[in-house]
Amino acid sequence: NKHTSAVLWFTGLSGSGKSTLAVEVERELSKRNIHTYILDGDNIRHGLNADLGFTPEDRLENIRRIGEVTKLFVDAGIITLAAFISPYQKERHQVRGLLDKHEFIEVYVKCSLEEVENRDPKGLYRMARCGKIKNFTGIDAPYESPKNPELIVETDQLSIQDSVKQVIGFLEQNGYI
Ligand code: GGZ
Repeated sequence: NKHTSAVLWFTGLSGSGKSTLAVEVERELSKRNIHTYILDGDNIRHGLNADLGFTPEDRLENIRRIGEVTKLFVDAGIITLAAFISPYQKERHQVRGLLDKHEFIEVYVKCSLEEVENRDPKGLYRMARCGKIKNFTGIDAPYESPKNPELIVETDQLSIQDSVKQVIGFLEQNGYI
């Protein structure tokens, strides 16, 4: 189907719902015969970036490489869904700079720390709180909220279905799909 390629760049805390939202948006786009690709920790941190951890330097390098991969996918005409914490303004700005103006759609997946700590599906926040994991985003590593994202999805206020509708609505209203 006809569409304009771009990346939906989902940024937010661990457990905020970035991957869930990416998967559900992908499902909705596929119903419309729009081909997408999801980049997330599962297919990037285990392979291409298996040499990187969670120090500030490693996170910057993680996102730098992902930015370059994203550019390739967008150049190939694919609507790309990238789901990474990407905690630094600077790195998100860098990725934006690799792409044309309309190709980078920053989606702030906003969820309070209180709520992600309550969810804590993998027990990571609990481990971070007792010092078993160091440099954990939101606990002892920073998360710099986007200043001017194209979209803010408040996953602690909305159902998943409504969050998906918000993203799809944005793509429709701005002529991507
Ligand atoms: C944050 C960590 C950490 C630390 C492991 N800090 O909820 P998850 O488990 O599945 O997603 C998190 C993922 C974050 O990787 P990203 O590539 O998105 O991070 S970044 O953009 O900052 O480079 C979490 C897990 O890895 N994880 N240790 N210390 N998240």
